[in-house]
Amino acid sequence: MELHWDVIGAPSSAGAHTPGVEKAPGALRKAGLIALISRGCDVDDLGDVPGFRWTPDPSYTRSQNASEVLRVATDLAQQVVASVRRQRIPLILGGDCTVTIGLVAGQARAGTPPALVYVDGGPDLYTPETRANGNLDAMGLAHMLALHGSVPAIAAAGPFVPLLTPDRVVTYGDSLWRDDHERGLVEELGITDISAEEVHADPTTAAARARALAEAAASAFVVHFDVDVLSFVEAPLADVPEPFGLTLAEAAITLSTLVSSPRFLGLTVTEINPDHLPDEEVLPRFTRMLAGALAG
Ligand SMILES: [Mn+2]
Repeated sequence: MELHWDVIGAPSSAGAHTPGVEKAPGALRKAGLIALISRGCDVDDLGDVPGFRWTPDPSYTRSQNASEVLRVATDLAQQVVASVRRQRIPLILGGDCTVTIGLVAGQARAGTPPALVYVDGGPDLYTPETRANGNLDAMGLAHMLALHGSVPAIAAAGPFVPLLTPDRVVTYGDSLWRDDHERGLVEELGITDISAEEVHADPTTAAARARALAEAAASAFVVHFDVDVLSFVEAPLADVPEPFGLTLAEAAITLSTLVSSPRFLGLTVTEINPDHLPDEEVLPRFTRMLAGALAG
């Protein structure tokens, strides 16, 4: 089955700690992403939704730039609905992790509330009550689940609240410590978790398990991919470095396994900070991996 991709850029760092990730859609295009995807699949580049460059938000220090986070997610959801009508698969280039709210909300608005495979160094389950920095990109999944303490307007970005239930979520690739706050929440909520350790042990089996779980959880699923799931030593792309993540080869197996499912309905790629790249090779190497994996 050939995938027909619609690339949608979301140059926003509204939910980040600092500026930087808003430059990622432009950097990925400059690294040749669209041409590389077109070798294996049909692809249209729809350009960017209006972006936002992070600035401190003194009026809401615990949920900074919440109105811009919501605006970007809402704009993306509209684009996703338009892509679904054209029978195309959205590939959203973030931007910070909150862009995934736009993908899930858009598919739900288009009539297919999806399951979600959350490939990320951490599951983004903080809320304004538990995250003193106030960066909403650490709280995206919490808002889709409408956890206590969420910003109500962001939790209501989709056609219903909560946008997701824990049985529709698979977290994947995290390397959280045993006493970590988010690890406790994953267990308490009953979210199925496939840790980085499990992926390292056997990436093919881990990816197949994530796919099977997502296929069983709903009639379709989408995938969130935060580059902080990658080991920063191997692939230094992320806004926030993570030491214990996946290799690029493990990420490639994961993504190609997920996107080749007949129930796959869209992907976000988030948290690339072009200002963190140590040399000219890192982003092209990642871009080749991504484009190769998108061919399924
Ligand atoms: Mn994240």
